Amino acid sequence: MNDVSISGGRLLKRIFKLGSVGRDAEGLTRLAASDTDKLGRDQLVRWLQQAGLEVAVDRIGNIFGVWQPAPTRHMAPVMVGSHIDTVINAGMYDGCYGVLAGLEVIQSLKEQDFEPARPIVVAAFTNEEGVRFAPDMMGSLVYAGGLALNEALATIGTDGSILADELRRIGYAGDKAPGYMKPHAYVELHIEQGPILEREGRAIGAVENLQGISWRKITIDGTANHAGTTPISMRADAGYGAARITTYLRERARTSATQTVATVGCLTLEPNAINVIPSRATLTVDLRDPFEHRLREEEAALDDFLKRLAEEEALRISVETLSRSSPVSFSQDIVATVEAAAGKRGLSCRRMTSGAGHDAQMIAAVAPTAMIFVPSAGGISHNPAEHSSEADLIAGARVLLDVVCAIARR
Ligand code: HGY
Ligand code: MN
Ligand code: MN
Repeated sequence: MNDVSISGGRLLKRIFKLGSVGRDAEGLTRLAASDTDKLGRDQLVRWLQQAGLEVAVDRIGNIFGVWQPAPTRHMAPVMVGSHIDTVINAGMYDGCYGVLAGLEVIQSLKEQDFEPARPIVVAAFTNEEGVRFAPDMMGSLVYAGGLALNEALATIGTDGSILADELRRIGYAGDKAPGYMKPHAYVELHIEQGPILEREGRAIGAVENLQGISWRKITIDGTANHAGTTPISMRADAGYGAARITTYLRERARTSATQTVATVGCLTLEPNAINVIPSRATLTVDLRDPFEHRLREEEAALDDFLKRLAEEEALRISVETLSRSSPVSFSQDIVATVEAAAGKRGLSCRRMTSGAGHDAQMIAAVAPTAMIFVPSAGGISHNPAEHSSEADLIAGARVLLDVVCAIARR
């Protein structure tokens, strides 16, 4: 452990404050590059400035708070952070916790005259959630060189907007080249968003790997017809096709002996009229598995199913890949540092896989990376009921402090 301590009160106050930014009667929503995302970004920048950090923004809108004491200027930084964009009607901890705890760690180190051997940087990556602009983890993917900047900037959102225009409009089309600062190491603190830590009564998760994610958009074209006069045998019902795909995915995942999970999160029917057989259905499929070969098997099995379904039901089915990331393993050295830090603080800890996608999976391509999880109440996330206890939030931030000190001292 070290003699620097964080201010748990300041961290919690900022989490709750940021959790109120972009909230209305429907709930908390700060979709990437939206007006509410701007409000969240502006609030974060104010806090970074108050902490005396240099604020930098790159061309994909990633925000960095940089602390680089003069003797460290030529060194690669230790980077912490996550994201502050949210899903629709979100919880207030997903992403924001990791950014604000990272800020708290740096601000406390700075205030208590810690002398790092390296700069320490907190990052808030653009568009981690991918709800408005696919793919998800976009800002960190561009930062790590996994997606060309211009291709990302040209992305068209679900509302028809163009990301480049939106970043300019909200004032976060920065001037730094993505990747301009190659981290010496990256550590991301995040809520688990799943049930494991709470179920096992553990305080800390030392995350050593993260599962692969396949996002696809499926368009099913049938034939609009009269709901009353058209015999079932003469229908090309796009809505029925969508239902068959949803139940196929669920049954296959439910009965398989693997860890595969499958979700149909978006579904629209056209013309969406009570007495018209749908001519078109558009749906999204989110497939995940910790093993690449399993994920590929699931993608291939779905393709075969779609072919059969199209023939059986006289439908035309097309598939568009929205995002695809392979499973990622993190730095065993940093994972061990997380475990040691938790142990020294008497916090029960276990190694685990992340079911959710995170910016860490992208930054792992360019720097030794690992994650720290704290328990999610009821395993709930991407839901306004998302909650982690104040004690767990502070404990996680203290472990982040210890891990950063251990790496920054080396
Ligand atoms: O989809 C995910 O796992 C992350 O929340 N973007
Ligand atoms: Mn997140
Ligand atoms: Mn999320």
